[in-house]
Amino acid sequence: MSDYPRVDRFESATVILPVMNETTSLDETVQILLRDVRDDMKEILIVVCKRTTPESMSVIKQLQEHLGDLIVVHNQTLPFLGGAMREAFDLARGSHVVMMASDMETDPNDVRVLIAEAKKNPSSIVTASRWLKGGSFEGYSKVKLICNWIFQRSFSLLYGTRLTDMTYAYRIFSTRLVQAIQWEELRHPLLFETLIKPLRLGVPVIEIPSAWKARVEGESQNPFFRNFAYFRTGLKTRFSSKRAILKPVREGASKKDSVCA
Ligand SMILES: Nc1nc2c(ncn2[C@@H]2O[C@H](COP(=O)(O)OP(=O)(O)OP(=O)(O)O)[C@@H](O)[C@H]2O)c(=O)[nH]1
Ligand SMILES: [Mg+2]
Repeated sequence: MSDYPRVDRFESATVILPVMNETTSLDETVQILLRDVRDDMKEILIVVCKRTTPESMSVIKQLQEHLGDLIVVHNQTLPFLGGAMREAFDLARGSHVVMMASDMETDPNDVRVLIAEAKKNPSSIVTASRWLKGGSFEGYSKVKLICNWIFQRSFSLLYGTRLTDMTYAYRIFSTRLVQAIQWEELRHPLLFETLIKPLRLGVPVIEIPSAWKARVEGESQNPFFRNFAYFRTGLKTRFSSKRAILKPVREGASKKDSVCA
């Protein structure tokens, strides 16, 4: 039986934007969000770290000046991209969180589709797929593409799912769900962990097609060899107990408070 935190409805989204070296792509991302989903957003939660460039910081400052409380900036204390996301999950005030990037590799035009699906399926994860019909890769190296396909097929078999893209970190989930799970990864594998841990709990996952396009400014923080760490995360989670996936229930909180079966 599936045993995971559920919510009755979508109320508002916290859109998480981790930022390292983006300027124009960050600004473009925010403008598209304002155009498409302004009324559905509780906040845009920008996560920065010590290595975030001064140029990015100055774009963030301008966004704060123009948009006031809609922009929340958080200085991460945990390291790396996984650390940034984990802290953002805990700070989110919307009923749902949108996990995406600020480098335009997660096409912001699709956020409205993610939110529309989340309104229909508030307790499910809605995730973007580059492999689904209608999705695509542009500027992705051939070697990476082949490795990605093999990885997707192997892990969809291992997890017994028909999902086509488990590693694309572009998805929406309920805040309640992401705050209930015990996250472990600090680097990029956290992005994969955010799909497979909910899958193990029996959370339904819906895919929508999306087009991935290589960034045109700044560079990735994820060197190719680091992708091998995804295997460890995938195998470890597949064989861990469901109980270990959820945070321990706080003393004094009833089981129903933390998990509605
Ligand atoms: N705050 C913060 N943001 C980060 C960190 N690492 C990466 N980011 C941002 O997170 C987003 C995704 O990171 P990328 O390094 O582009 O990685 P990716 O596109 O998922 O990975 P590849 O496709 O393998 O290159 C980008 O907008 C980065 O600027 C970090 O340690 N802290
Ligand atoms: Mg990127």
